[in-house]
Amino acid sequence: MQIGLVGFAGAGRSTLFTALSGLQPTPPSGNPLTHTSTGVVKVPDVRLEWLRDLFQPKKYTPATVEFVDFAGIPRTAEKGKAELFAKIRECDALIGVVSAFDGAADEGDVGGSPGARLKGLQEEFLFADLEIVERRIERIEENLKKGKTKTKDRDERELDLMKRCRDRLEEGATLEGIAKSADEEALLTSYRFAQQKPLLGVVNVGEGTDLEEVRAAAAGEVRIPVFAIWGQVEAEIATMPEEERGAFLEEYGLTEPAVRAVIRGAFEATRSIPFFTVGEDEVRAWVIRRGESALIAAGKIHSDIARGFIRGEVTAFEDLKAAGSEREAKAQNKMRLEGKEYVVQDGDIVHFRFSV
Ligand SMILES: Nc1nc2c(ncn2[C@@H]2O[C@H](COP(=O)(O)OP(=O)(O)O)[C@@H](O)[C@H]2O)c(=O)[nH]1
Ligand SMILES: [Mg+2]
Repeated sequence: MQIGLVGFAGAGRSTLFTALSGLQPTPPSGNPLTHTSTGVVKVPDVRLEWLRDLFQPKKYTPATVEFVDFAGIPRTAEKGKAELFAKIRECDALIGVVSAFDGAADEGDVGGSPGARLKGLQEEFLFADLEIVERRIERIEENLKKGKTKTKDRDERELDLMKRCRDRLEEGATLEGIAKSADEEALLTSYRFAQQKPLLGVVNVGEGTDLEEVRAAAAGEVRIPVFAIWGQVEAEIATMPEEERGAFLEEYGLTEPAVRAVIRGAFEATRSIPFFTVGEDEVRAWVIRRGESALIAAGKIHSDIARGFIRGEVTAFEDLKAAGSEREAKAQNKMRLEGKEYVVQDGDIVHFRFSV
């Protein structure tokens, strides 16, 4: 799962990257516009922490997401901008970062309130997608003119869809609901348009300023989930030794690093859910998409488990927690036997039975 940090220069993307990952972005080599830094981050989950405390396993493995720190999006047409967006389009979800601290460059360069700049980002996505659409239309029209008969039907259908997309984007509207069939939906998905990706907003607030006030103001201007954090403070927390964090958080009146909510939000935005496997050897979170079956879940662990699938023994986390132990949960009939088609739920604890 890749989550891209995008924004105008100086918004605080790199600061947020450090706050999320505890890592420093790597310095650019080559074209700075297409340079990226990546960091793998554990997804905090109090349920998994509870399971760790119960089982005291030798190994503890939370789910992870990968954050990608991108270069600032230039406001004007610039060499490399299309390549920057090509990389952004590879992400599963995006976090738009804007500043709310004094002297921030994105405020100076782009202007407007943090909420207005989040909208400005969405406009940039739209322009970049429009460019793709226009280029595609040109290509298909060329093909048709050349009389390439083999692909004629498909080309004509795609051209029709692309022209409708162009009309929408030129009006500044989103592509929501534009696909009229499963075919068109699949085609649209294959373009991985930036503006169709799940998007969260993060406002990087100057230390000491009320977070909720800033968050609510920005959230009122856009139709995406918005988080507010003290970026610099959070980056400091993330890079200090674990044992010093508690006292530091307390000093700032924080119960936990605010980036934890951002990580969870990004994870959820990709429609990812965890299910858990437990035991003395390992307590582990595995990641599937909402709606996926027990068979798919089994395959995440090992293809043999999917191939030889017999059944899943499933306990909902809340049931296990209420019972206090797996033995007690079983005695209360909270452990269910489920087949291949069972839709795995967020927080299910699963033992797979299989034979190969
Ligand atoms: N005062 C203040 N400065 C910040 C904060 N976050 C970032 N900065 C500074 O703003 C500048 C741009 O931040 P950076 O994270 O590099 O932005 P990027 O261009 O979006 O990656 C840097 O000089 C940071 O030190 C903040 O919360 N408060
Ligand atoms: Mg940066």
